[in-house]
Amino acid sequence: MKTIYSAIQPSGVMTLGNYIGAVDNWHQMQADPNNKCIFALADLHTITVRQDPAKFHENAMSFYALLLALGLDPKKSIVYFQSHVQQHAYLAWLLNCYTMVGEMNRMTQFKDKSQKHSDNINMGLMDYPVLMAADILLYNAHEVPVGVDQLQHIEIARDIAERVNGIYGDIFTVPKGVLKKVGAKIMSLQDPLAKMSKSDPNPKSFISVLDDDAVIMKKFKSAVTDSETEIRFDPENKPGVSNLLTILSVATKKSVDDLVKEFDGLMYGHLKVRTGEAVCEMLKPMKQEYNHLIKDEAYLLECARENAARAEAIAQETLDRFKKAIGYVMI
Ligand code: AQP
Repeated sequence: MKTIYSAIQPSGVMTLGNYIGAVDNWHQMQADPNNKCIFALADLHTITVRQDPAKFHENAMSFYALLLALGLDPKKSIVYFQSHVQQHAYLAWLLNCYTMVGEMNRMTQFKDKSQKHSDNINMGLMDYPVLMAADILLYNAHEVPVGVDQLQHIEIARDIAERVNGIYGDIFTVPKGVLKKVGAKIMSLQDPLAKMSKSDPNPKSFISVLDDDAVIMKKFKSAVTDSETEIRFDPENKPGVSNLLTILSVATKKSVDDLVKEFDGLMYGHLKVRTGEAVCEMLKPMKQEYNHLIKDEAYLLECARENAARAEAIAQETLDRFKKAIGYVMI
């Protein structure tokens, strides 16, 4: 059995980038009977950026319902809130003592977010990768499916695990980051050189998986492309067009090569409309399921409770193993 672990922050809305780059991959991995899958809502990570309490609460419930609506099965996998399993924060503290300040200073996301939130460069923002290492290492994960932007954090989790193992022996499983073949980095619709991001202040730059069809179509129609007319896959010179082809490929399950042939002689406008329609179609069943689930708070909370208990049992075992190795008095 292989253990698969990943998480998503319930900050803002879930974007098409989050879905294509991460959650869709989780769903596929869950289908493999050889995988034991554990997925978290990284709600401790979310407060590294200041959140409005009411909105944060609403987003967290909404993301949990979305994960279930997108096909994550709380009976087959473990789907839980990070904040319900105390061992995450505990292990993060221990791991802090095995992580160098210089390593954290070099993290690209820390540098980017420090610039974006220059009025709130808190310790949590800097410590984000250590908490993420704790998330992954608690569950002895072999593989961590993420988008390209998170690979650096997986590398540091590996470094920390290897450092601890080097001192105390075989404590942690050293995890491996895995990327989707197509869609590991979905770009902004307004700036195709930047990642599609849920915290982008321009809502036209991202698709929320809960946007209604008219909004999705409008956003795709206004997607930035380039001044040429040829539809070909060339991320370096034609990032906007290539991004649309990538999204369309995932939404239709056709290869990019086949799509390029299909669009031979057609205009960018056709590609934008087809991509919008395909995305609306892809998201339709999930939206129906979401609308049903979000009204059933009792069910969602029951799932969250039951899944947190299953997660906690695994997490406590790992934490105890590490504490014993450090030399703590165990009672
Ligand atoms: N544009 C993207 N393309 C592919 N994968 C993506 N991911 C995020 N954006 C893209 C992947 O989604 C997972 C969950 O991400 P997260 O919520 O933990 O945080 P993030 O990477 O910081 O996502 P955002 O949307 O960019 O949020 P903000 O704006 O708050 O920083 C991860 O596996 C991530 O790689």
